[in-house]
Amino acid sequence: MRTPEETFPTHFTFGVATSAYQVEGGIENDWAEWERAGKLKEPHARCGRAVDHWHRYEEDYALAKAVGATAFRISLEWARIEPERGRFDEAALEAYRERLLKMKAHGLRPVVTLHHFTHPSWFHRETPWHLPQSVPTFRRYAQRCAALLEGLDALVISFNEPMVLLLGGYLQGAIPPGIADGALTMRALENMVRSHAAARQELLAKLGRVELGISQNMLAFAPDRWWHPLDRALVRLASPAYNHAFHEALATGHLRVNMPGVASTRVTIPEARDSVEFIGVNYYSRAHLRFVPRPPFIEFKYRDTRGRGLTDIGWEDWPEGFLQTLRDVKRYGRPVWITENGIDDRAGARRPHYLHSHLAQVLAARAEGVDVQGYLYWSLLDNFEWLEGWGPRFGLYHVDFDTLERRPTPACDYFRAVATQRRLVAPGTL
Ligand code: IFM
Repeated sequence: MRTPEETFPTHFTFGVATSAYQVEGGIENDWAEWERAGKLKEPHARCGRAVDHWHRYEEDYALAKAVGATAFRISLEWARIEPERGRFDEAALEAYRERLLKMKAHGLRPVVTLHHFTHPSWFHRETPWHLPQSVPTFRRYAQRCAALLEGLDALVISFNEPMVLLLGGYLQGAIPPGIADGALTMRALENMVRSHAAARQELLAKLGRVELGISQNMLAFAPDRWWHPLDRALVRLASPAYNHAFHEALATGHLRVNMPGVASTRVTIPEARDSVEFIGVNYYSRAHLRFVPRPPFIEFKYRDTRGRGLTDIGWEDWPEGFLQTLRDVKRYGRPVWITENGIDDRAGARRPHYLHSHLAQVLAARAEGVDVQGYLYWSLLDNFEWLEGWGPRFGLYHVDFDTLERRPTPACDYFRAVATQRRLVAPGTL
């Protein structure tokens, strides 16, 4: 692949990403319940103490610094902060504030996600996303989060991958809350857009100004049979719905999804218009879509089209789609942050190449005028990978899940070289 001859400017941020449930440990929430119900791929896997980031956070900040990172993405665990509806845990709030202050003192800019897939257990029983009461509930939580962010110059993410949550939790019923209903999915989507706008009002009221966005999982799509009109039609419908509907709603105030036979909506939410300062992109792979003549009409597969081998979790390694994704978000006219990109590479040997090929696309996009301002690698550490449990390893640092010892993988040197020299270096030349 051609490497554009350009460097990353000094203001470009290299950082790392994590989420509370996957690393902190000791959290009781809807996912912990899901695990106990035996609903993971490996029904006995438990997140439990995760990788004990809750107690080892200073060590982990130092590990991030050691690879040249200057930003650190965490999420706040709603279940810690509001363990019962309307009862906020001051000790948990204080603990998060202390962690954020220490992060800043380590020279790491906080990137703070308010909602990363998980909920307090009461949420789905009392004010689930498909009910309008979910909006004031999230607003009240966001108001308490806003107070944690004072004086930190944090980048704030309201929702991580809302379409993944909705697809998995509301359309397929595979993750909490385990609903499988197209109409409810669209109501939940609408309420999440409204909740983002409500959270923004609270953040602005408390902080005066905010850099707010969402972190959107964006896939490259291709027809499984390039010649088949229905596979091609699916690709034309899937990208606007999955990749862009949420971004579009937060830019224009118009929420539109058109997946005939699956889920559709068309609604105007005026308060959502112009409600982001940046576009957050999580990019991992490309999916091939095939029409099947029965609901839900779509078969979704990862294929190894170039003989690069699928990643260990089974996803196509497709850096080419990253450039196209970045070109596609240029339309929003906002700065772009790569809020996640990474590979499940259990042996650790492929990761430097993955980083190289994907960062090359970031440079290519910048050369085309896409204002990409930062890149956060997913993840600093191996961690608990949702339905897959403890199998996948996305970490720059390998974690021994018995002793919790963190050890650098070969990608640490590579990441540090790029982050500090601010140019692409060829893997294998270090
Ligand atoms: O681990 C997840 C993360 O929580 C959200 N984005 C994708 C990652 C890898 O699957």
